[in-house]
Amino acid sequence: MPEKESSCIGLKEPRLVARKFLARPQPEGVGAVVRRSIGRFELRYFDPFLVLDEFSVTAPAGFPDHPHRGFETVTYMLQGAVKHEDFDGHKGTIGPGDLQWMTAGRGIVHSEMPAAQGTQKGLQLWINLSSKYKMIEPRYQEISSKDIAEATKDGTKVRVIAGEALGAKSAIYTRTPTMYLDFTLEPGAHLQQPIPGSWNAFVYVLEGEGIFSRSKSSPVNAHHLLLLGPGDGLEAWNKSSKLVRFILVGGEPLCEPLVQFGPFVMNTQEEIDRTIDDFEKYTNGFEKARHWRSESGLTLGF
Ligand code: FJE
Ligand code: FE
Repeated sequence: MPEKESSCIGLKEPRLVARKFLARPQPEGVGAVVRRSIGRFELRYFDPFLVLDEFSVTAPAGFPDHPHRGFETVTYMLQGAVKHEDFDGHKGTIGPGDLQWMTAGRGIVHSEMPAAQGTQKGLQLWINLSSKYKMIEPRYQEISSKDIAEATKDGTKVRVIAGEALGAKSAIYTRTPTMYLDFTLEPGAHLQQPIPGSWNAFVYVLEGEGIFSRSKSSPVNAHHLLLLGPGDGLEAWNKSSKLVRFILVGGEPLCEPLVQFGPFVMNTQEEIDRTIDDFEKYTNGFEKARHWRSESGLTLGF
């Protein structure tokens, strides 16, 4: 049968699942728990992604005063709220469905603590910055839940954190070209989402059971990370009787040398040594850390 012209949205080469990881809970911060998928020992780096944590914090636990340099942190709340404050006086609360896209650049010192009763849950993704942007001025992009672009089509709902999907587009500017999509598929839904061919991409399942890449593959459930192989997009199905929710994240690899020391991510050991020096001496972007303490008054060792 001849193929229809209108099949232009179909994928020619759906990406296959190259590796699969289950993210188990581990202690992090002060009394907090994270399910770390990217950034753990077996998966140190998935260029340009440094860390993916599904975090869970209940007061008095949290992530008190700590620095960052050389990358971005993207915090997307799933439940509850986190209050943040930094050494420059920038503060606020990230509530359910809200997004904070923080470009640490040359340096941020801040705290991230629970802002509500019960357990706060969310995702924090660390995206590396290219050598030419590692020392830029810090910048925040914050979008509240109601302003996150959404689209629904054929049983698939998407919330567009970065990039575009199903005709909806995010206002977030990505220094490192990145797509970040939060999909919910109803029972019976089938999704085909294009991804730029040269990008690294992964799926992280939040709830329910999804089928990815091949319609006959076995279902994947919550807390699993799937690294996708080469191809032009993701194909996914919901063959269960409940909703399946997952994020699809892709980014252009930087292909640069990487030296990481905790929350400092640079290209060479010399730059890391200089960063530790800057942090200890309150120079080159860390000036305001000298007299600043958050409300918590605590410090997170690293
Ligand atoms: C950090 C240890 C940490 N994952 N998810 C060392 F825990 C952290 C850190 C976080 C973090 C914060 C939130 Cl709100 C969510 C997270 C790690 O703050 F930055 C270092 N250096
Ligand atoms: Fe932080």
